[in-house]
Amino acid sequence: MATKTAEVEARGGQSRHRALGLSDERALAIYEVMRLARAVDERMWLINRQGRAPFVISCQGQEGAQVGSAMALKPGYDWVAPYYRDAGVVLALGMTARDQMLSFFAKREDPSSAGRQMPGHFGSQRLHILTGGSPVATQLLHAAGIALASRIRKEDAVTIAYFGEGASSEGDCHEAMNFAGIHKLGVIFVCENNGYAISVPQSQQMAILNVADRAAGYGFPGVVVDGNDVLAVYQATRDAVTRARTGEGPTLIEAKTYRFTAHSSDDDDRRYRQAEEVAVWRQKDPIPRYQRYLREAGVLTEPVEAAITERVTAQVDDATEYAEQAPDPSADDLLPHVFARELG
Ligand SMILES: Cc1ncc(C[n+]2csc(CCOP(=O)(O)OP(=O)(O)O)c2C)c(N)n1
Ligand SMILES: [Mg+2]
Repeated sequence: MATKTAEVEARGGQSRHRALGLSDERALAIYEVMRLARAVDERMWLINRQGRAPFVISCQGQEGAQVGSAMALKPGYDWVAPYYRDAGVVLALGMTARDQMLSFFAKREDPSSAGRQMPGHFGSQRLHILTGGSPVATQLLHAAGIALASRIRKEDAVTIAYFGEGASSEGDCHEAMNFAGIHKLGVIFVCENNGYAISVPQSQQMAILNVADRAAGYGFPGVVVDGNDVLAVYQATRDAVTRARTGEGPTLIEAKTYRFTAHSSDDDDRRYRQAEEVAVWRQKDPIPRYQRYLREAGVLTEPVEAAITERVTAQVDDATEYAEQAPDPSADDLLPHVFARELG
């Protein structure tokens, strides 16, 4: 029998996921969503490079931060303000591969925007996922406002907002955190720090090493977590959710991670970062890392892995075929969702 490493054991020989209150099924569900997010993203790049769809913005490398945090929420109850890279977040909450592909191909049936927005602008009323705009960090203000609304309605729904470290330089970020701190709102700010804002490295973006250090200036905790360790992200978010739900106020979680692809399909990352650096981070890929953990913990057997791979591939194939053939928006689709309909 294989001996368990520190990676697998929490305390008293218990597996880390069980020590966090996660069943084996739940631990596997986390893995499956990470695999699905990666597989949908990889397929999108292939389709983009074949000239069949104009634009991809990628979650690859950040699935640990995204899925680990989203799995600590109550889907459809808590409020979520994602940013464009957060395919792993919205899939964990219940959006589907078809939803992602419908948006990617800008089809009428796209649930996020009926084909109006660029891919990555996720939205779902049913799942409490806020429609976002393209200017970075605006969603942080929306999140603070929603958390205030929950307070006024006497609801214990938590609001979570995601953003990159580059977005943390925007005034909106300061205003949202300051306001949330003053009113002790039930909001969680998750910074997915991937080291770059397009071509601008963190060192040219801020004079500190940790975005989380800024939380002290707003009067609430800031936590640094290894964003490529999905269980560590889950734990940090679960603790922040408890704080938010019980009226203790906001938390800033900084998940240190990396994006494996260029910023988007319109970017050439060879112009501002070394291939060696990307290779080093690929060694820390959150998916194989969690896969090793689950194998060592005895949860991910070969038949289970094969079944997951089959389901993921089937969903990506189905989503691609369905969305590519789905009808485009028509001229009649232009005005709904833009102007209010006249009643009566
Ligand atoms: C207010 C504003 N300024 C500039 C841009 C152009 N822009 C889009 S994404 C981006 C980089 C943001 O970097 P970061 O927040 O670190 O997120 P990442 O893409 O690295 O995940 C920039 C500058 C924008 N969308 N909005
Ligand atoms: Mg960044």
